[in-house]
Amino acid sequence: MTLRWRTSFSAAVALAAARATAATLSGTVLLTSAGDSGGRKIRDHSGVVVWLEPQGAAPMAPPAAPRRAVMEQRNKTFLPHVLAVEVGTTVDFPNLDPIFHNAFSNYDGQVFDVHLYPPHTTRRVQFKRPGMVRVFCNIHATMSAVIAVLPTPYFAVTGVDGRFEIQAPPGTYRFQVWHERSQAEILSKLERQLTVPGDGLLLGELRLADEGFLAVPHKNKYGRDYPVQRDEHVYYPGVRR
Ligand SMILES: [Cu+2]
Repeated sequence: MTLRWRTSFSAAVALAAARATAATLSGTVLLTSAGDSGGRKIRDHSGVVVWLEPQGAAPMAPPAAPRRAVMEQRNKTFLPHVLAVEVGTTVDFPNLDPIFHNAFSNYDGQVFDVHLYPPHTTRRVQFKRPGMVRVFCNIHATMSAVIAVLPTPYFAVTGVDGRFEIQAPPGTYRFQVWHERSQAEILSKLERQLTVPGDGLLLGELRLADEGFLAVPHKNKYGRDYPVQRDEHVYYPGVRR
């Protein structure tokens, strides 16, 4: 048996074992705001990223094949608004609108710029290091999204009801939480070490306040304010259809 064959055989066995023994960590994150610590006034609790980083001897899945994910641009909106991926994932940015878009990020995470591109075409970007990548469009100031690039394959994003489920092999992990409107000190209070047993773990309800959050207008990719919105169908200089 060659070393290479033996390595891939062991990886396949480990992957099969990990799949066979995957357990579920489930819970709910309720977003709260000032005067609503119970989280009952907010209807949409989606977009909270939760993930597990293996600790100590926790089983780690063997390297998976390169992963792919999609963030659409539709009706001048990035969909999904929050996308979680493992480091190394390539994200496609299909433009499904009848107008041009220009997805980019210039701070907080991996810098990228797919440049101006026409309707019904796509661009792709590989995310090579962990971080929270804030995504904007250089044409439309109202478009924003987040790509959470995580150093683990064990993650989830909450739904509208705040619920999440993470599949992971039984073991000990660092549980972490992130939301675009929450400050680091608040997020760190929800961080904890936990052990996922073979029959799974129910975390119950966590509350996450957006205390101190201020919505500030962001700049375009040149670091300037966005111009007053023009007719969407105008010709963008320097680009051939
Ligand atoms: Cu756009």
